[in-house]
Amino acid sequence: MGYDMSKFSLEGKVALVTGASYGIGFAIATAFAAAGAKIAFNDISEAAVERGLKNYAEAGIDVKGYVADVTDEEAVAGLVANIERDLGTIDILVNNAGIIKRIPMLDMSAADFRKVIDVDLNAPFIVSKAVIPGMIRKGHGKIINICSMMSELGRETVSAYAAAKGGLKMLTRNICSEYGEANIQCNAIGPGYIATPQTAPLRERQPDGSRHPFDAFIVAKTPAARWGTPEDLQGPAIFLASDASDFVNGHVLYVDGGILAYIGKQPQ
Ligand code: NAP
Ligand code: GCO
Repeated sequence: MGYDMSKFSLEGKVALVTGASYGIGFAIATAFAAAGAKIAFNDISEAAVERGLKNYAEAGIDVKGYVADVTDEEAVAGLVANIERDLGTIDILVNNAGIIKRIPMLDMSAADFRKVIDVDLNAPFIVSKAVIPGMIRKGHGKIINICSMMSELGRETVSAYAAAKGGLKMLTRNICSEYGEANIQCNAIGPGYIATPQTAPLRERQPDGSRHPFDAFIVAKTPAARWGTPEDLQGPAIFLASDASDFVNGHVLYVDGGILAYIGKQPQ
């Protein structure tokens, strides 16, 4: 009866992680490499890709890096074609690239709102649409969308981001619905509050040297009583990218230290 642990292996698989020069995408890509996958990543600028290639080289990981803006359909078509030329058809896609603009809604321009929606929601549609035909030809595929606490919760100043990440949860379920029969599993990871450049403004020391109020707030809201690290997401990402999760589809796996289950610590 036992269990074939090789189902957790990504040996021989081709993985694209978008926006993975650093941060969460970089951590997921390095985990996939450790599990045996061939890694492709993109970023929006040559400088970011060069930075990423340096980071991977320092980690001893062989990757292919490409310049592509995930909101640009033509650039994404070229990205996928270049990966197929260099590594082969994509087996695993992680829609990781993302931005946030923390602006009170009444102060936010429609242009800023649209920009966040474009990167965080339209781009996962564009990249998935470019990758799914190859997965159908291969007879299998794994898509992992990077959702958020804001796929479930709102908070002041993140209206565009929450709308995008809520929509990304439903795009995840819809890709599952449309392509499950083609043996494509589309799931999401919903990270909690993770210490990356994206959240650095929420953790920085105050001018008087004191702790950022939001830092204390999040630690009080997290049963694990700490910020997450990109490494906390690596195991869950390998699981959702592997054969071990072939009957998991349309699911958002929250990796949040328990935030969504917890009312929060009583203020002292
Ligand atoms: P990050 O540090 O800001 O990194 C985002 C990456 O995406 C950067 O490499 C960025 O490149 C790239 N990117 C942005 N726009 C792009 C575009 N149009 N085309 C290609 N690449 C683009 O963010 P992170 O914290 O690692 O987050 C990664 C993902 O996890 C995002 O989707 C974020 O919403 C999500 N998330 C983060 C947290 C958290 O607490 N950190 C929690 C939940 C979900 P540049 O550096 O060149 O801009
Ligand atoms: C914020 C943070 C969050 C995190 C993450 C939480 O301003 O509230 O940036 O949105 O990035 O999405 O899961």
